[in-house]
Amino acid sequence: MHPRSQPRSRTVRSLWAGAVATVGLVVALIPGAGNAGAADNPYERGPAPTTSSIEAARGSYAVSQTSVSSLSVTGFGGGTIYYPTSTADGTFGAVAISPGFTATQSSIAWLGPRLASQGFVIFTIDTNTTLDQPASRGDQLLAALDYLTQRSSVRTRIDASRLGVMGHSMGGGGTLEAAKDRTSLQAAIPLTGWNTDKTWPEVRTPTLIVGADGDTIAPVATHSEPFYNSLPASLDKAYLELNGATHLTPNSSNTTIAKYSISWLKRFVDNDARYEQFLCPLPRPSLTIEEYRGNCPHTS
Ligand code: 9J3
Ligand code: ZN
Ligand code: ZN
Repeated sequence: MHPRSQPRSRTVRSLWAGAVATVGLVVALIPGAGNAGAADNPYERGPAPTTSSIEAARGSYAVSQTSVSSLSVTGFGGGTIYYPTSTADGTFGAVAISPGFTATQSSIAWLGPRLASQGFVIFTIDTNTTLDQPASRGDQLLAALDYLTQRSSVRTRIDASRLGVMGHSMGGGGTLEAAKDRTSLQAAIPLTGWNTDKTWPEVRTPTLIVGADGDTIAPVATHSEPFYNSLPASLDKAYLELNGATHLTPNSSNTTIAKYSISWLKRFVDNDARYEQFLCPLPRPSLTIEEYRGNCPHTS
């Protein structure tokens, strides 16, 4: 169930309708009050999206970056923080991203500026060792978020109540582990995720599972598909299977991964209903989409 979609009593509903009409009239009389609907959603950032804006190599925000040494942190291996340069739009949601087995942050670096330029603080991390397993990667993603919101040089730019996790392969397996461990997370996106645990009924975080049709390292039949199927039916969840793709597709710039990751993060980290149009109705199979499953409609 979606708690915010519960029906109200007739009396409350008509009172509410009157209040909405009054507010609507007042808003119509205030110049600029209707701009971007920010009055309705304080977390909305950036202009109204279009298919081109979510497919673009960069969003509307100029991005700065700062390196975090492994020597200055505990619980993970350091990384790079990508963030909107301007502070004029207030705070942003934040997302930590883990690489996969034997890999470093360079393998997921393209996601840093790509996602940050849409209005997020993005932390691509290194793990303590490149051989760390998914459960450890999950704990490291959470340690990275704690560092980011509590101690990092950009902590004042972040809304600590709006956080997400992503990761590639064992980092994707770690993404599910992090969501299971911390149900307050607002969004999770495993990219060709790998984990020996195939069942995730404990997850309460809206989750977009991304698999690749040609993945022979984390085949969708034994990883992404059971992950998706085992998430609660009541959860906002989706399964995107990339067409003509492999286990390593998430390691370089990919417009399909970007556009649905941006839409998922905007919709669930920012509560931004303007991105609903890219998620529901469900995207159809195409040259880049082998299959897409989900439980639309979401409610705002
Ligand atoms: O992070 C990954 O690429 C996981 C796939 C893998 O290499 O598993 C072998 C143990
Ligand atoms: Zn399980
Ligand atoms: Zn399939």
